[in-house]
Amino acid sequence: MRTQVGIVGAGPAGLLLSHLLHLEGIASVVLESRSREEIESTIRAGVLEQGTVDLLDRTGVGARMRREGAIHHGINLRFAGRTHRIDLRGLTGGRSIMLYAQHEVIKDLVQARLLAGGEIQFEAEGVGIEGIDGRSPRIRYRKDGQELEVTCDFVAGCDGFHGVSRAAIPGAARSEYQHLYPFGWFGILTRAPPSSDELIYARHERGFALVSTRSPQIQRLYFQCDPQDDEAGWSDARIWEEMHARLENVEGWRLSEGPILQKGIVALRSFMVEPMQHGRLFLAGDAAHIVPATGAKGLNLAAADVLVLSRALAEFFRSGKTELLDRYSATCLRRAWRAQRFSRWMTALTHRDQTDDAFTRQLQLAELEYLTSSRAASTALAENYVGLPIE
Ligand code: RFL
Ligand code: PHB
Repeated sequence: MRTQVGIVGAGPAGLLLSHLLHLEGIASVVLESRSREEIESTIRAGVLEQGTVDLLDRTGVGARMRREGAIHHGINLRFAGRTHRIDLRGLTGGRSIMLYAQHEVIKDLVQARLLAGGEIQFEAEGVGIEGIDGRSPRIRYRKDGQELEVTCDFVAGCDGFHGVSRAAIPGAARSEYQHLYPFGWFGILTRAPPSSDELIYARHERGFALVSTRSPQIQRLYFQCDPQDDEAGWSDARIWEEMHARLENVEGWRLSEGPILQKGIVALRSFMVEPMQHGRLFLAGDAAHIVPATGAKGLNLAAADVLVLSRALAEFFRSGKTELLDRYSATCLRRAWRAQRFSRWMTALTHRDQTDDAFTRQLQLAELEYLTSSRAASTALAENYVGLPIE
């Protein structure tokens, strides 16, 4: 099999890239190790930045998001027994965020690709990428027990943090930066009406908690936990008790409860690889960078990467020029490092680190007080949260 761009991974990065390339008249093949059902039901992100929303709209895959998603014009910070609203729209000249689940974005993109005759091979596991220093790199993959190969002009490594693409860049040619946090997030989906019109990021002595939403019937809730903790040790009653303790019944507010439909623990991590390109292999999304979920940036970074990549590939296939391709890594890294900074800061602002002394905890409160009382400080939060412009 031969194609122009071979894409490993059908997450938001791989699918959106394939869609954007199609709009530029460029052919691609997407290889995905999991089944369609699996990728369309895995619960992950929920917050889309204004720029991501605009991109989905502009490229014809935003209709269901517009119908079923919810635009939020603000977020809340809760600490010291009070709730403070950050007016995202007012502080950013009209920009907002959209609550729309990642797996719904995936469904919309899969459908758009298949309707346009695009090729997505499910249950096709990439096992190796070869020839990236030459003009015809190859992706070796396994499907139905057979070893197969796609030959292409370029390979896009969109296979997430645990994929195979990153390792195809020789060790001597890449630098990796990592920070592990001593906490994870316990996430649940519950069939209960939203407790709040807008997200609540809560800083509490017992640890961070987050109230988010998926639909008028479903809430998405998280609380900081030990990353090594075992879900099995958390009965529904214990989960609710912890959520209530951290959110408190501030100003008469109450967390609504319902049956817990899904639960799971994820570790928080910051990770970067530099550069994001080697020869004809380009990494995008979580394959290149991981941010702690507190800033809600991961999916949005993936979308920004593939927009930059699609433009660069379009220029190459149109004119043979490699200028934009050559700049791809530097352009994306600039944005990704800014998102790293913001995500780390949001995490430090709201989480309880057991190794922090009492002085550091008081500083955390002082920073939250400043943030919620200064327009300049609130604006810095708001402009990062809704997303910096894509270069
Ligand atoms: P993905 O989504 O991991 O997709 C990679 C795909 O590649 C496949 N794959 C392979 N396919 C073929 N061969 C191989 N060898 C393969 N190895 C892997 C995988 O099966 C998968 O389908 O990466 P991508 O596309 O870069 O997208 C990144 C986002 O998924 C991620 O950044 C976000 O989910 C992060 N994130 C959030 N991002 C936001 O922008 N806003 C949020 O509100 C937000 N909330 C979150 C999050 C992530 C979370 N978790 C679960 C870590 C909340 C949570 C709890
Ligand atoms: C989510 O709704 O899943 C969500 C919201 C905000 C975050 C992370 C995840 O910061």
